[in-house]
Amino acid sequence: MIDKLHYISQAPEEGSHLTAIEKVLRSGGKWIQLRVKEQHEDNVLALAEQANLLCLKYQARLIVNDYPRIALQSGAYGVHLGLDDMPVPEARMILGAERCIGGTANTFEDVLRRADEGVDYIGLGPYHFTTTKKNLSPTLGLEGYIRIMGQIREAGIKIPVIAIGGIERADIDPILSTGIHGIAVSGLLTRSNDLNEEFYVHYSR
Ligand code: TZP
Ligand code: MG
Repeated sequence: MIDKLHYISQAPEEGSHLTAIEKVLRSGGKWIQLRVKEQHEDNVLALAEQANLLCLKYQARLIVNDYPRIALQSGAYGVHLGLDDMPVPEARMILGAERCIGGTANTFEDVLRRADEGVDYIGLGPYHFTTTKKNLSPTLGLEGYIRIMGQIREAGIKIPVIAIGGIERADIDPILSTGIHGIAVSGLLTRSNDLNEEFYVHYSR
C-alpha cells in the first residue's frame, strides 16, 4: 500500500533531517522519505537508522532516497530512485520483492519505462518550480498532470503515481482531482507548524 501524502526530508534552517522528520511524525505524517544529498554514505546510513527508529515509534514508513543498500541495512520500507540512479532491476536484486521501490518520472515516456521496470510507485514531476531540488526538469503544471494521467489511464497502467515539486497547500486538491494517487511535499511540511492532525489524516491514507 502506497500512502497519499509523502514527506521528503530536508534540514530546516534551525534543525536537522531528524528534527524535521520527527515534527512531521508528531503531527501525524506516516510516509517519510529521507533525502540526504552531498553527505558521506556512512552519515546517510546513520541518519537512515535513526529515521527508521523514529518511523517505527510512530508506525510510519521510511523510504530512503538514492541508496538501496542503505534502505536494506537500515530496515527501511523501501527506496526511491531517480532516472540517473541505480537501475530498478539492480535495486530489486538488493531489496527483493517485498520492499518498496519508487522511481522518478518527468514524462509519460518515463512512466512507461518505470512501469516496465516494475516500480511500486512513480514520483511524477516537477509540478512547479522549487528550490528544494537542483537540476530541476521542466515543470508540468496542472495541465501536464491532466495530460499524463489521461495517457496513463489509456495505457491501462495501474501503478500509483505521486505528484512532486513545489506543491503548496492550495495545490493539493486540484492535483488530486486529476486522479493521481497522492502528493509528495518537502518545503510545505518543513516550514509549517500549523498543519494539524486533521490535515495528515485527511491526506495520508
Ligand atoms: N524531486 C522533484 S521536485 C523535488 C524532488 C525531490 C523537491 C520537492 O520539494 P518541495 O519543497 O516540495 O518542492
Ligand atoms: Mg536520486
